[in-house]
Amino acid sequence: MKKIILMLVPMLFMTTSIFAQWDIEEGFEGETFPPTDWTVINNNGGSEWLQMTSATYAHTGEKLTYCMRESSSGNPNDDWLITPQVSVQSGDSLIFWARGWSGLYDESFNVKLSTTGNAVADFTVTLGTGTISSNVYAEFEYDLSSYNGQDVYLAIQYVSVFEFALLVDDVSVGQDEPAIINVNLKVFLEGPFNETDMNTNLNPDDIPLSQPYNIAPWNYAGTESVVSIPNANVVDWVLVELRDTTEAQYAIGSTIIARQAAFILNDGSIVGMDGSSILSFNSSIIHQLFAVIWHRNHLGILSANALSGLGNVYIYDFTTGADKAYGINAQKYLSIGIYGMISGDVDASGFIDQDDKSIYWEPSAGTTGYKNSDLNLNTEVDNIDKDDFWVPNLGSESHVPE
Ligand SMILES: [Ca+2]
Ligand SMILES: [Ca+2]
Ligand SMILES: [Ca+2]
Ligand SMILES: [Ca+2]
Repeated sequence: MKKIILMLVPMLFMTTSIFAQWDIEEGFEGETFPPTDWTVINNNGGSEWLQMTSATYAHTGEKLTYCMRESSSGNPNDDWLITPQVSVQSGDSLIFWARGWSGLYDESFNVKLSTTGNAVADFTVTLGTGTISSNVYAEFEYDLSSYNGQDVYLAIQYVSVFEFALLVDDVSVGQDEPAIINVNLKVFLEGPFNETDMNTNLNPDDIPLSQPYNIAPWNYAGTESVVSIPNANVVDWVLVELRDTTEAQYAIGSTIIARQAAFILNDGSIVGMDGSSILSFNSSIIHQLFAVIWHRNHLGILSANALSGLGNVYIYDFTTGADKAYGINAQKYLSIGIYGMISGDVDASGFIDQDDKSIYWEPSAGTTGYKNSDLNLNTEVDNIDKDDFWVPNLGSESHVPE
């Protein structure tokens, strides 16, 4: 069964990257104009969108498209440059570069969208209006996410009133393929820690085969699951969150770029569903990458520093100091030189308080299995969980910014 799981992982990535791409990338460098499947409509006679060959006036390459003003002062342009039909996917944008012929004129245009045909009357949506008073190219970008799943045409309508000319180059629709980020994380859980590594008493019979973070407070809907626990070193499930920001203190919830449920092994390494590979995410980083580790009955932690990146592999070891987790006393001393996540948050509230004992631990004391009140993850809910983990940690709280 292991082979099947290994094959499924790359297939998932392929499916994602089919959708995340540039559907249109048009630099107007072709022999013919308009380019294949593009449409030009000169709705008022006179001048119209044409191709120009000039490396000086092109944004890139040696060709561009442009539209001159109409020949008399009372006659505004009504000239349409229309893309091929394109299927909008989540995250897609329309991007193009435009400038005036010279900086002495104010060139005006509308950016229009049609969900039907590519005749002028079909463009009932105005995505934006633009004015350019410069002979330097500027980038214009329009978010298409309101049209996810729809087939649309996009148009640049030149509407200046006796100015001079509008130049356009490098029209693109779609999005960058997200980069793949590989993340190599190490963290210890206080509960199962045994002075050297972590016990695996839950393995295999008491560990669920599907990720358990699909409930509050995580509400993580991921479909991570296995047919059987992939190896004897698996301790439990964790939920890994990537946050993209400049410093840990700014890593609030809105900076989350990806989440993934994973297995934590007895040596602290966090791995994917095959039980051995480090985690891969389809994400792009703008600032720096921070990691949050959630566990169902230990206090969540955030990396105090950005993950170290080498190529597309990012590494962070939480275990070598309490201060590797953001916030004062966010981790606990476990053994000489080893620190770990704090056990005792039975209800995953972010606080270890009376509720964890009286509302959650007490009613389940004496039971066995995969229980959040089993604070040392040895399958039994008993006084050891309360006395050795809840009592000493009472009053501790998570320092993961919300
Ligand atoms: Ca070009
Ligand atoms: Ca015209
Ligand atoms: Ca709690
Ligand atoms: Ca226990």
